[in-house]
Amino acid sequence: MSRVIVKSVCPLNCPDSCGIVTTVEDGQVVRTTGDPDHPITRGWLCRKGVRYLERHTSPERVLYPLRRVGPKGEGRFERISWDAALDIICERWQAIVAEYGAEAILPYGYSGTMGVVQRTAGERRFLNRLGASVLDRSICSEAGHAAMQATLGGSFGADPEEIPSSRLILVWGYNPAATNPHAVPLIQEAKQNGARVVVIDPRVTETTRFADRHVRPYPGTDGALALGIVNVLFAEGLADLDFLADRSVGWELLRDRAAEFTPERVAEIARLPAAEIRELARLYAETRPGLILTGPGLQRHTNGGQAMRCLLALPAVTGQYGLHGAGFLYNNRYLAWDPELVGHDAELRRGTPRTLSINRIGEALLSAEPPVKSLLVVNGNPAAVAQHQSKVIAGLLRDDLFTVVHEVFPTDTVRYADIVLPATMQLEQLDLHLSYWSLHLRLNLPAVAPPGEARSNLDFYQALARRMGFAEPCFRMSAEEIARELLQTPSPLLEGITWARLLAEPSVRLTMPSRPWVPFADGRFPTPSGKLELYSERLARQGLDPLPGWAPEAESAQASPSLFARYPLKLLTPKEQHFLGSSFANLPTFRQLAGEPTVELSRSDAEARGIRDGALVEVVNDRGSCTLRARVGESVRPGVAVSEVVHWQQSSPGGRNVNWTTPDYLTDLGGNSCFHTNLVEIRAVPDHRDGVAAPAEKL
Ligand SMILES: Nc1nc2c(c(=O)[nH]1)N[C@H]1C(S)=C(S)[C@@H](COP(=O)(O)OP(=O)(O)OC[C@H]3O[C@@H](n4cnc5c(=O)[nH]c(N)nc54)[C@H](O)[C@@H]3O)O[C@H]1N2
Ligand SMILES: Nc1nc2c(c(=O)[nH]1)N[C@H]1C(S)=C(S)[C@@H](COP(=O)(O)OP(=O)(O)OC[C@H]3O[C@@H](n4cnc5c(=O)[nH]c(N)nc54)[C@H](O)[C@@H]3O)O[C@H]1N2
Ligand SMILES: [Mo]
Repeated sequence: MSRVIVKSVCPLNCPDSCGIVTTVEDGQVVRTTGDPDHPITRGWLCRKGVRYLERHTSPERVLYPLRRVGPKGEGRFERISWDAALDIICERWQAIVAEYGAEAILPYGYSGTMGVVQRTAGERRFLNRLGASVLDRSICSEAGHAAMQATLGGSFGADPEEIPSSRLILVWGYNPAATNPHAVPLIQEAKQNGARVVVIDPRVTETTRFADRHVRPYPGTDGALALGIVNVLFAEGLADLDFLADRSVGWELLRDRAAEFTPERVAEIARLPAAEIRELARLYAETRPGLILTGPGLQRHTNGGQAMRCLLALPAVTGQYGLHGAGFLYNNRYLAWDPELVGHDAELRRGTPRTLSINRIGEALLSAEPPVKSLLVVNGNPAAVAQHQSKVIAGLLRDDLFTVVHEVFPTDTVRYADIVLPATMQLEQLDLHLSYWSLHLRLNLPAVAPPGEARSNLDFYQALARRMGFAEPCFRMSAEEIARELLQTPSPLLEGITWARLLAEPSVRLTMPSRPWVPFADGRFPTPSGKLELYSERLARQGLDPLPGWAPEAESAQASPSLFARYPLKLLTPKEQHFLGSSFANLPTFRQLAGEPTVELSRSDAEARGIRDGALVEVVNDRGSCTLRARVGESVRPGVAVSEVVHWQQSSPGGRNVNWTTPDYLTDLGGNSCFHTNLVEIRAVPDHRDGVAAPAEKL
């Protein structure tokens, strides 16, 4: 028997970016375990990671190229060869380019795999050379990044490995126990060192279970809540005026703005007791060092960018930037790969094609001018994860749209494809992974050969490039050559980081100037003024509010009273811990662990609507509707409903998931998605699951 141990990285869109040790026996993967020597993974994997092999070896995998033989949406295909598939694609594209220009081809994708080679480099090079429309991929976290850029001058904050040094941790609109599991032991370590943990979330989560305190604001009001805290800090002499005077710009203006946000006014907006706001402000000022931990969930509201600006102001007002164990931690972008090395932009780019937002994919397919004639889906599942599904599905059903999908599984999107191509999975490809949270870099090496005729994203793009006659040498580079090329990115953070070290070490930490690494310890911020910009001239010039502020969400009692009268429940759709986006939601074990798609609502809201726990309900607004099973209890506050995501449409009742209701607004900063700005009504429907209405006693 031959036995090999291979270094792998979990490729999922998760901050942890875990080190995996893969055991291969006789050419088969027999085990994947957490790397004990990886400083974040520390030898254990999450509920998805421990069962990673079930995904890898699933009999549902797409193994051969397919051509559609039935109507779009039906999912009937016949097997064809790679050569035939590439011929069909290139013929269609050449005709489209001749008639409409290359901009008529639109890529779609986000986070199927997170390595820089397979996710980004191969793709960007090909799309540059093709001259396709550019996809603004701001579905996830860009409002927060824009807020950080404006305030701090860069999208980076505390080193997660320093969490244990905090004495107060505000976990704000973020659910790490489900979405960033390896943050939990670090938070627990802080607790053992005496830290208090406050979770600020409208609902009970896996994370609130180990919190010392749970503050439950009404969604979309966090900006007001943070300004209420700023109000108290100034009013009670708890603000660090020396820090503000030395290191920030615009603090007097912020103080004046916050004067409007008295605890009494914020209490009404956030539906919290005024006393709780005061207590929170005092606790935050007095329990130092205090760290704000937040995630992308919080900013998926139309006012999400400004909410993040308000949160970012709190460590400034209390003088807690540059302090070990304090500050702010969201997603970290310390190292940016050189765009020239990633996409060979200067060499390959043809003109300046238009940009279309990923958050308006339905709109793009239905009404972009000039029209989108072909959609190329790689690393994404728009027919499940995208907002405003009535538009997305109508777009995908267009007869004159030529849709190509490169996938691992027969997803909802695959059902609308003209051509389907089989993709490899992580254990079959080489890639380089930089965490977007910790400061670690790790190499993923192929452990086994691809099954069937699966090809990696890079191989797929290179095959397309050859067929399209693109002769540039970069289209012949191997994954390893590309990874080595990227390491040439000019950055002090990569100093001393070599291919040999990547091969030898379980993870390579970015070369930070010091350890412990405490950002902004020198008092300087990479903003235009060199100071922390509470007032941002750059935002002012763009016609945006230059100060952290709060305005009601686009869908709310204040901003849209007549809509609110018809749809009084705010629906949040946060992440299910056994899925990753829509990944895993087709696999039997994970579906069983997650359970069927549900909507949680409070007892009072349920009673007012005659809804019992366990009943099937219809969730509806003007965009669309879906059917979910009601869970009634106290896990959500009145006025709020919660449905965890992302279930596939094809396994949802009536073939529709919750994204039939979610909107395609863009955030105030960063052009981000706004999944949570979503007013709905919920109605009881008879349970016809087994052909008969469920008897009342059973519920
Ligand atoms: N209602 C609601 N919807 C949401 C969200 C929400 O909070 N609420 N969150 C949004 C957010 S934050 C995000 S990031 C998006 C996530 O959206 P996506 O990035 O689209 O995530 P996935 O659903 O995981 O889809 C990725 C697809 O890529 C495929 N894949 C995996 N590896 C590879 C590979 O190597 N090559 C190729 N070609 N394909 C591969 C997977 O099988 C999967 O179908 O969802 C968004 N949707
Ligand atoms: N298991 C699992 N892990 C994942 C993912 C997954 O799908 N499954 N997805 C990955 C991706 S793509 C992302 S972007 C991250 C997201 O990571 P998180 O940001 O942690 O995820 P969410 O569940 O979207 O949102 C976190 C919390 O924000 C709360 N929230 C929503 N609106 C508000 C509000 O207005 N105010 C406050 N205070 N709280 C609010 C929700 O109730 C939720 O509990 O997770 C990543 N990790
Ligand atoms: Mo995301």
